[in-house]
Amino acid sequence: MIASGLNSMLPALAAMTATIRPGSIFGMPEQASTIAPHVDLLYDIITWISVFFFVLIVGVMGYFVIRYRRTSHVAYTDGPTHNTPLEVTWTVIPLILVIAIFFIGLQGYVHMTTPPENSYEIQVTGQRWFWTFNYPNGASETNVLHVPVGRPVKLVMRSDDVIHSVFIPAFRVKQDVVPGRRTQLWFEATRTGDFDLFCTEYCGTQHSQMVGRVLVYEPDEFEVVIEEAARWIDKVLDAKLHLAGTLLFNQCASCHTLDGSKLIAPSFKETYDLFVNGDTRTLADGTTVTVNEQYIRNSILDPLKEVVDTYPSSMPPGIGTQLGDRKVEAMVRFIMRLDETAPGGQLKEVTRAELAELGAEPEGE
Ligand code: HEC
Ligand SMILES: [Cu+2]
Repeated sequence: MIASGLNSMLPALAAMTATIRPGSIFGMPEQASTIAPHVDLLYDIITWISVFFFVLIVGVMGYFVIRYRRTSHVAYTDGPTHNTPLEVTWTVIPLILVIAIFFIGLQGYVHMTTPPENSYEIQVTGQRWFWTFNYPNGASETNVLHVPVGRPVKLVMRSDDVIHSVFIPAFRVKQDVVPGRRTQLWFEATRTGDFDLFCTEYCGTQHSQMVGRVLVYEPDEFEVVIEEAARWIDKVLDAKLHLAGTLLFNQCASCHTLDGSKLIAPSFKETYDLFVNGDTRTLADGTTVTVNEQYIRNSILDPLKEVVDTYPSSMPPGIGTQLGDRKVEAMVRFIMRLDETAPGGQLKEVTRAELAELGAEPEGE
């Protein structure tokens, strides 16, 4: 097929243009996946064609403007009407160009939409306004996508609310995440590092906060990372569970703040103050409820049940299930001890390792 013929041609072409890439001049990000050079090649081809014709057409036009400018001794004649060879030329050459562009594009498209059989599969959920990545071993990470280098990775994606879209510029991949449908996307990272991931479909007020990172590791390091990601919360000592909340807060940060300022939900500062003073909340149905541990837990486990008055009931209903019991417990304690977990509205900095230190198995085991 034409596509397979192009297949053998493309790497050579890519190497050729690599040194004179308009992509790199016009600010394309670094290339970090196997498909990136293909995408950039097509981009470069189209850009160079545009540059060529721009210079040619504007050049000729400029020349004609000067050469045939109106002067007093020019006699008026009828303009030219028709030139068959010229018209055939300017029809056939662009036609060949766009057909070539179509086939290079088709080839890339087919490649990008067919994940290899042995791909490593990660489940992705987009919701307002964060990403959840679930791994085969049970690990669940928010806004951080861990992947191995040199191995095809397939993202199977769904949305819990509106349309979102995953975009990883350095990998040159982008795919909509649509409610009621599974979409997929695959890539193979070519080097280790830390890359941007954006939601690139406007999905509401905090859309611009719906950003993540892609961390690419060597394969053996990757295994360690996701193994750790699956088990870190179990290793946290009970006495430090409230601090584990500082590592989970990013799942709430698009709606809740820590310093009293309002996004679309009450600030945890406000919840904390009510809790400490034993005050009550007025709910949307007119009843009041005391802000105690039980209320905070219920608010996370069943957000639609006790909705705070004047706020929309837009907290994701499935968030408790997604977190799991221990992480919910961590968040409850995190809010109840906000003076320690976020003193002055600033999230206390802790690492998973620190939290596990005391909780680790007794020494000499
Ligand atoms: C998409 C936005 C959104 C996200 C994400 C979100 N919440 Fe909420 N949350 C709300 C809104 C809106 C309310 C107020 C209405 C209500 O009570 O449901 C609320 C209320 C609450 C309350 C009651 C607060 C009070 O002062 O009465 C708690 C507790 C809470 N959320 C915890 C969390 C935790 C913990 C997370 C993260 C794991 C989280 N929320 C993530 C939107 C969100
Ligand atoms: Cu989004």
